[in-house]
Amino acid sequence: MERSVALETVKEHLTEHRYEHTIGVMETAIQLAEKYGANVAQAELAAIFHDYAKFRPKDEMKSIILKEHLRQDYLQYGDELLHAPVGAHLVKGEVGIKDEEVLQAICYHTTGRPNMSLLEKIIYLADYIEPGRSFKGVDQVRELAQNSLDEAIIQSLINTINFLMKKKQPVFPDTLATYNQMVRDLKKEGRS
Ligand code: DGI
Ligand code: FE
Ligand code: FE
Repeated sequence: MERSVALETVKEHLTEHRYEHTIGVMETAIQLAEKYGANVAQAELAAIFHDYAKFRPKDEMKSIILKEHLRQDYLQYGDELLHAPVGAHLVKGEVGIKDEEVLQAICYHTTGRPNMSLLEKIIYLADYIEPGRSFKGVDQVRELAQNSLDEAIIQSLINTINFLMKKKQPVFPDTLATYNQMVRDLKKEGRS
């Protein structure tokens, strides 16, 4: 799908602010894909559609998770998580994107998952560090991203888990599992 068509399609589903965030994620994902040797077209497409379902009514997202037999445990960890798996489902059904690697990158962009593909890592990180983001710790993650995709993602997982715990919010098990897998692998490779 051409970039201009993809952007027009997603724009109808987003606020102005979220559309600008999407452009930031797209530009960042393209840069990361070039730097780390991922498929640039897939990174562009996944980034454009990553927040496609962000503004769907919560009840609609919950019923999609129930009826379409998506992972049911998404329902127990806060509504903010729902737009990622539901987005992947809707982007396939409504937009007609069939590239499973792109759909997986959309599905796991909020929580990550253990053993993420290169494309999944790039979308996860681009969402966190795009230029419009200003939360605490983001500059450190931007710095890390210049040298190591994995170190940057680990730091963003630490920040997110800390943020959720400080607010006494539940942490999705896969977020913790992603952290565990990535720090173990980093140690194994002797880089930490
Ligand atoms: O959709 P965006 O705002 O661009 O970013 P996102 O898809 O990373 O969503 C961020 C939200 O998701 C934020 O409110 C924190 C929440 N979140 C991220 N990881 C987890 C989480 N919420 C829970 N309960 N558990 C997680 O592991
Ligand atoms: Fe999101
Ligand atoms: Fe996002």
